[in-house]
Amino acid sequence: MLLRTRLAAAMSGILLAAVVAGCGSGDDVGSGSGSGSAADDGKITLGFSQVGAESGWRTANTKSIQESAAAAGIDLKFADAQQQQANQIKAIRSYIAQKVDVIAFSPVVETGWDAVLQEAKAANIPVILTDRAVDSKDTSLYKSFLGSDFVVEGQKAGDWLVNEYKDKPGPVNIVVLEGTTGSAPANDRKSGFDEKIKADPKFKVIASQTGEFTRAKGKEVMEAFLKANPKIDVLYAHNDDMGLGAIEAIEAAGKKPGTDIKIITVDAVHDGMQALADGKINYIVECSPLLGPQLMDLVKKVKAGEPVQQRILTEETTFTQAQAKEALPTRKY
Ligand code: GYE
Repeated sequence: MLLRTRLAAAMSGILLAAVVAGCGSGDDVGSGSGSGSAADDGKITLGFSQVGAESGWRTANTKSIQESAAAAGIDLKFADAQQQQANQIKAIRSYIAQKVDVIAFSPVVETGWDAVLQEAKAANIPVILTDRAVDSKDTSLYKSFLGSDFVVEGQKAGDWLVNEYKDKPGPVNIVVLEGTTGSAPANDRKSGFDEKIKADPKFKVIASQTGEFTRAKGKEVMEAFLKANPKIDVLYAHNDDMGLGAIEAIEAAGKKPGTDIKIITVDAVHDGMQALADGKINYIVECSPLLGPQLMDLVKKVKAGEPVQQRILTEETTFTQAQAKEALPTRKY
């Protein structure tokens, strides 16, 4: 019985790996060279494992990576993990088996990467982290980590709130829509925010739950928050999409988003910025998804054996309503 279960599990694992490694499906965008070895056409082959397609941020990030790879003449193999770590591990293993030149990925959660990263190292394939970090102690397992400082983003959200309520009496009841559980942005945006609001006991987080970074889940969880809590003053959503889903729930409950409930989000994708300009969101902390060009530079350097910085931070700002109105016409995502 046990053996059969194990065998079935192993078989499905093999099948899944075959799907990930598969040929030309929507989830595997190669440039057509097939084998993945750079030797075929002189091009660098990059295997990229993306988190998923959960948000506007992610869509913009994927586009940036695909367009920059094409512009840099890099052969990109791309797999969408649908927010599942197991899918990412399978994709990375398939890139190792295909002997790509460089592997890059945006780890869905922070823990549990050491084994597969050691396999890449043993195969002499350099790894670059983009967007999200791993919590591995062995920093020799990857060459560089390119992305935002999510703790700073959480701090910026907290600073705005503290300032907004500085002359107002408490309690200030806050609900939080967290990102994907265990992900770096969910962990860090929470800790940065908590650090700032704990300065004043009038700030009370009365409910905090994951909305998985999606609009649908953000709406669903906000509906539950609204039912359970008669007085909500502030919503802090770890991304725009969950905030946008929550706005639908708030309106359906007969309340005015941005007025009855103040809303702070992170990302600054187009739809979020529009809601900010319309007064439905009050403040957005920017997180840039346009990592493609910097990633391709890193890939070329790493392939050439040139030294690269272990940590590369992206530059970001924040937006009020007036700033959103000004920025919207020229916004790239
Ligand atoms: O904020 C969110 C996305 O990892 C920075 O993931 C990224 C986050 C982004 O789903 O919208």
